[in-house]
Amino acid sequence: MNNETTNHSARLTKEKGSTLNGDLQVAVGGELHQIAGGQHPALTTNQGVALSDNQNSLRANPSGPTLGEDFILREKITHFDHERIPERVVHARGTGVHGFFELTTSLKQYTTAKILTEVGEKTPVFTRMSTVAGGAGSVDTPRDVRGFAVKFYTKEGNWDLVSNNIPVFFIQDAIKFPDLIHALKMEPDRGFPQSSTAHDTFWDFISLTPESMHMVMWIMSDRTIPRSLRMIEGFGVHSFRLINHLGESTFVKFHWRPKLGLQSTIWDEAVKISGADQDFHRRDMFDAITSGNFPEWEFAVQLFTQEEADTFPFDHLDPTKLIPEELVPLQVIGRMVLDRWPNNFFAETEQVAYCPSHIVPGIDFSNDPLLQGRLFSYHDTQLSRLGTPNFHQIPINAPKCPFANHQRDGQMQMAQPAGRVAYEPNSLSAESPREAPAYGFHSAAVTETGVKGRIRAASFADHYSQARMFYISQTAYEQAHIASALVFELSKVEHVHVRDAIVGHLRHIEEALAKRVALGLGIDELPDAPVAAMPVQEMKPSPALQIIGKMQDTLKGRAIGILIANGSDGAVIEQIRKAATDAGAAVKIIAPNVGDVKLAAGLKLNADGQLAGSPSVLFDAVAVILSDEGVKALSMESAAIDFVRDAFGHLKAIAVDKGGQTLLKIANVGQDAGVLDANDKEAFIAAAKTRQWDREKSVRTLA
Ligand code: HDD
Repeated sequence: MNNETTNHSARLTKEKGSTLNGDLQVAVGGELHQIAGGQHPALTTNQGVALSDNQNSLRANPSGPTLGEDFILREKITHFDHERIPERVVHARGTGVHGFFELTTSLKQYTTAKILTEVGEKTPVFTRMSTVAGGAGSVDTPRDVRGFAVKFYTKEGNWDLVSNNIPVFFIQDAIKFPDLIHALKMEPDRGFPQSSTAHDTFWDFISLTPESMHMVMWIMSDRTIPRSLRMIEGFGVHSFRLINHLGESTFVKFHWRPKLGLQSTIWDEAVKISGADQDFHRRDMFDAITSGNFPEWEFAVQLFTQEEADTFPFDHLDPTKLIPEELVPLQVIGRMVLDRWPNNFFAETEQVAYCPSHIVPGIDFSNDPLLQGRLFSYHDTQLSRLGTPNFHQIPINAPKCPFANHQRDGQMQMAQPAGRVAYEPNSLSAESPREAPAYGFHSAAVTETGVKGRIRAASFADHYSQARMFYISQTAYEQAHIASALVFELSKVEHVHVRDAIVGHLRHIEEALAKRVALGLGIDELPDAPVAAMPVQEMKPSPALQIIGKMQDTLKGRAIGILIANGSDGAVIEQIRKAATDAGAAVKIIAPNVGDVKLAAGLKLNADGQLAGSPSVLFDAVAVILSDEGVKALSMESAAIDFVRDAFGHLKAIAVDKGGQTLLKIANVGQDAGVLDANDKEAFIAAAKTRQWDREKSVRTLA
């Protein structure tokens, strides 16, 4: 035993006031290491006491116990032990970004809210997009609804529009929410599945809740496996009210529409992305923001009066119903640009607290019973998550306009209101805050009559008409994906009676769909359809509900991967790279190893990604440029074979030179209009902007 005291402590060579200037020498394993110099603030305790040594705790002697006296060790470890707060009970996994909202058309006729009347005004926003079911550390790409919550820091207070990427919801009344979420999340006895609805309890609940069938159609569509958070729509779901200067109110539904258009992945692709990059969506957003490719959404409204609502063939207060664009057109009134990544994930993205009850004068709630329950739930959950009614003082939650009232004290109170008056009315203070009847918040003047009770309105009884409308509005490819998703999900359900019950519901939506799903599940005889509370109404298809129809013919926001190896032709690579970059795509060079690849003619090219870590699922289209030597090397690499097989299977355009073509043959990949000569760059770029939908029937059996 060496009882000598060895100097393991950090030593600072120069000191200038409280800022330390110079090289830091750190002892690791007895050796001194130099760490680059610079202007460093002194490392201190939370009380501001500078530390002389952050590497070693205070010990009685070199082989003795650690001393309880070590307040530095205790403070550091204690703080660390308390770093976590409860994750959100739903929407735990999310990505937040700062940006701004700009109004382009005034709604002055309908509302007094400045955010909706001051054209050209840029209002700061913080937007968080999320999955619903998984925990905070779950993957980004399960089949799941995406949350789309926007906090507008308006001049008149914070307005939170807490939306999803689906315009309807599973249930009609908030009292069902805990049941829905308990059924949807991991099963309580076994603790799985994480972030997936493909299990018994979810489908059991759904089978007994026919009002959810419309939303089920949406979640079984590719909307729930988006390509990017930059390519999803957002919907406020509920009807809200706008109130004008005369006190008149108009109903409104809010919509976000991505400038990049809609794009989804294919199920097999989403599954593989989950393995290749758990943070696929967060990284995609980070890369876009930090490279200056700021995503943008149009903000649109549907406006309608009570008289118009009375003519709709559904109740707009029922959150399982949407208002077809063909019935009430969307008016684009503004835009949102996300342009700044948060400084700190926890401080901002984790601590941001959205509440649908955060609303500003000129906007009001409707009587949608789901919305009414949400008005209570969010504030309540923030108390448990953030631990104090003062969560509005956390910088990400604080209004950017002045705010003052007589609420006082509480845990983590940061404000220091001066004076002896903390009540209203008072005659003692000339400065204390008072009511502002002229411009303060007024609720819509609505007359309510009737008999109190636990009631579901008769106008909420139509559970299948819009589910059918959604299904018949889809292209044949999208319908096939819905059928396949239902087969996949229900194949994971062990209880046969639950599968049968769902197929029974599908019969109300579309008999052919029920038959496809039954066939996929090996159900020989179609189960009876349950008795519907109301006959299904035939509604006109609404093409606006498709994804394919809203996909944009562009490479902007998309990514191209070029697979190369030693001996590849640099001129062909450059040609494809330039054409793709000019078209707006991000291009990555993939090779068996990162670092320099030795191209033909003595050229060298630095690879961005290593083949095994950069599968084709991470790209929207690929090129394979290989010499004979390269093909030989890659023909034995399963990652290379998977690269081209998956690109083909996921309906992507593939550009190949002679060597690339040989790799396709070795991988047993077929030929079609989406497999193109790498020298025909125009054709490749055109094909890369879309998916090769016609190929699908040759690569997979769809239900
Ligand atoms: Fe909710 C979070 C969206 C119904 C209760 N919800 C949450 C988030 C979004 C939505 C986007 C994440 C916010 C964030 O990023 O922090 N929720 C919706 C939509 C709904 C909906 C669009 C239906 C139209 N939610 C809903 C109901 C209830 C809740 C009916 C309860 C009665 N939701 C919550 C919550 C959460 C939440 C438990 C969890 C974390 C949080 O609020 O801040 O209160």
